[in-house]
Amino acid sequence: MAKTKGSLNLLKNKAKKEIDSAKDLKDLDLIYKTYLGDESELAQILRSLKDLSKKKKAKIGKEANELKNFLKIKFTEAAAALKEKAEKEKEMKEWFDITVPGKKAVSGHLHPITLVRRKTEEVFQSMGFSVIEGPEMEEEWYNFDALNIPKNHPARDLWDTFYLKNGLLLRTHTSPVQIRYMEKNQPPLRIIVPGRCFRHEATDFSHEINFYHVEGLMVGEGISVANFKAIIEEFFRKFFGKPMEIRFRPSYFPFVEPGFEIDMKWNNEWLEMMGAGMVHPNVFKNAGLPPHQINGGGWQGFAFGIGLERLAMIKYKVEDIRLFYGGDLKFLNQF
Ligand code: YSA
Repeated sequence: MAKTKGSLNLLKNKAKKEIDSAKDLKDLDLIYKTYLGDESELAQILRSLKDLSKKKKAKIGKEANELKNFLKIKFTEAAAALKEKAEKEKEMKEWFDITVPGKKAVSGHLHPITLVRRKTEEVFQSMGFSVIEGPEMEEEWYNFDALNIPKNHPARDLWDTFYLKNGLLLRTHTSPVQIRYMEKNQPPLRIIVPGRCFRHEATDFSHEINFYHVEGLMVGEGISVANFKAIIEEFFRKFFGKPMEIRFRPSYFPFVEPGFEIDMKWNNEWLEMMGAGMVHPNVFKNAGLPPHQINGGGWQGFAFGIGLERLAMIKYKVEDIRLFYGGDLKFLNQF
């Protein structure tokens, strides 16, 4: 298949045009196969040289090899240009503006009971109370006996208790920490004990089986109910940001004498907020402290246990305690 210089020129121009218009390396590879591949027109020309006369072979062979070399250089240059172009495009895609303000991460927020607990701690700390913790799994001695509630005493029925297989129980109130603290610390003392309590109770709008107490204990010389009234009124005033309507109602707890409960006006009804009273002499004795004597000496003080959820219900106008533990984000996101 002999070719004239004219037809090799045509091939050259066609190849040049296609190489220049290649969009990417893949495209260029296809063009390469068309013009320099084993089955290309040029390869066939070079293969057919052997059938030509010596003179033609020398002439066409020279021209065909010149074209082959030319095309090889052209392909190498085009490949380099296309590679550079692809890299630039990739860089452009990957480029980002470090001065653009970032997207703000959605942050969570504290649970309403945590908010109320923190506020309670803050107010009592401002009145000189320390914040103390105690175990949620408690010994029967601390939860009952040491608080003047011996075995088989009907007062144990006030607290429906979860007894554990390991001989302990889930504390029904934070009052056991009164004993634990007084065993190790001498009066005068002022503490609060926020913490989880557990009772095997039917739930309703104001009762959960798992809830929070804040125990309070103030012991010193001559501490009286008047001190308790002043402290608790001040607490409510600071906690709610205004004086609250409360009432003292006589009540019975074996670990106080006298004992009372404090209710708060809410939706035109009284809601029980806490139990309280003057620490019973037997409680002091069980903690290793001498109780107050009529003819002088010994300690006296008051103690109380507030329901944290009840505080939260009034503060945030929540009518059902169960909402706090329902895990409903529509409710929780309001705080
Ligand atoms: C009394 C005298 C003291 O010297 C010291 C503390 C106390 C309180 C006592 N330990 C006690 O547990 N009393 S209580 O059973 O009446 O509970 C105290 C408060 O916890 C209640 O007034 C109420 O606000 C809340 N409470 C009780 N049971 C609850 C509850 N809150 C939610 N769910 C429950 N099931």
